[in-house]
Amino acid sequence: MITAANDTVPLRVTFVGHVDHGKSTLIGRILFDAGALSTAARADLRREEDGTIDFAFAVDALREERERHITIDTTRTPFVSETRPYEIIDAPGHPEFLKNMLSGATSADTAVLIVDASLGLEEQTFRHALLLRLVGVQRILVAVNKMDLCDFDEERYRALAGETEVLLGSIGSASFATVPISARHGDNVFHRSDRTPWYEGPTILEALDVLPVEPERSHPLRFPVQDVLERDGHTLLLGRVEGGSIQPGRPVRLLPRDELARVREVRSLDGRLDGAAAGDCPAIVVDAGGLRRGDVLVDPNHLPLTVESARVTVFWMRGSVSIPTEGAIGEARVATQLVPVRIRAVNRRFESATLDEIPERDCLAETDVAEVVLDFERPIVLETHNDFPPLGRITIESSQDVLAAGIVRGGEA
Ligand SMILES: Nc1nc2c(ncn2[C@@H]2O[C@H](COP(=O)(O)OP(=O)(O)OP(=O)(O)O)[C@@H](O)[C@H]2O)c(=O)[nH]1
Ligand SMILES: [Mg+2]
Repeated sequence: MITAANDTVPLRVTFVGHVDHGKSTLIGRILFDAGALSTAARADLRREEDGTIDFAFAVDALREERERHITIDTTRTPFVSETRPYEIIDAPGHPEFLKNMLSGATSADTAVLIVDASLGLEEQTFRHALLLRLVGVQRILVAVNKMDLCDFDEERYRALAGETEVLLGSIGSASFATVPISARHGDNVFHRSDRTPWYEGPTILEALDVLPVEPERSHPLRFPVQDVLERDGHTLLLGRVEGGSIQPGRPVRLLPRDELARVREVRSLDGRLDGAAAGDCPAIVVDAGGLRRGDVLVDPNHLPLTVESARVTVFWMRGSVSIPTEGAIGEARVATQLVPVRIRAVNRRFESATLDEIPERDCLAETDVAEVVLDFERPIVLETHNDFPPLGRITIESSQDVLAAGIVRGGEA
């Protein structure tokens, strides 16, 4: 979709955590309390044995999900609070569906990490926290859920909040807020609870509503081409401005082909624009031909990396694979680029549940975390994740299946 220059960018929030800790219930509760569930979805709500509403039922729409009482695929629900639009991404907690969790996380700006107050931290709590770090989701809100099961006990909450912070700290992350909630009963989700008089912080929605959306406007121009469209004798380049801004008349460098061009027009659906900035999805006309999906228009004075090899930290999600791989194992995706890739070497390898280092580096096994060297079949445009996350996130895919996801550490000779 082509959007005009000042459209409000939604905050994309993914809900993660161990299986059954209450992710879908919390999302259902938010939508319900905000009056954002459709009439059909409200009519469809089911009740628990104790008479309370089963909110997860509204979010888990697949038949198998409802029968097994688990989330399998990610769902993306648009929702508008009083303050801003959101895209709410539900993720499965079952380890079998880690890939789906990851596909949700790779597109999120913010995560809500849910911890069951009665059960505490579990394996997927740690894995998900680690995965968030690997795909570069830096804003984490911790929700200590099911507080009703421990009588809204302040001490239990403080202990768990502390443990979660230690866990996040151990992988170099931190939370920006921790909230004691009951998703099922609605405490501190949308409405402030009188059952936690000892808690003075924000509700979940208050904490999310004040987060700034940072569409990277101060970064140099980065416009990855998503689609090329011929219209009225012009070639329109469609995509999302990931960094900086773009105006008619300015010079741009086309990567990876490394050619200088000039912007002729910046358009929306309704006509010409004076310009577009990070977060906008305009159509661009340049005075050069032969552009394709995956090309990137950048500021000629501030170039990203164009490389054939890179150092990347990945989470490996396939069965065991020998390193170096025999030729390409799939395609690397960075923004809209898709380039065949092989794994040349593993520099370090870790067990993801414990982060213990594994000395053998001639293979990767399912759920390993590793620092690897990738060789791309042709030059690819990227940046280190530290410099610019939109071009610093990478997934490796094979026929729609995600083999690995990670972040770029740097180019490699
Ligand atoms: N008592 C209590 N039960 C809750 C609360 N929140 C969720 N539950 C229950 O916990 C169970 C699991 O909730 P879900 O929302 O399906 O959990 P989930 O994290 O989405 O699970 P997966 O998607 O399968 O990983 C359901 O029976 C919920 O009703 C809560 O605040 N209090
Ligand atoms: Mg769920």
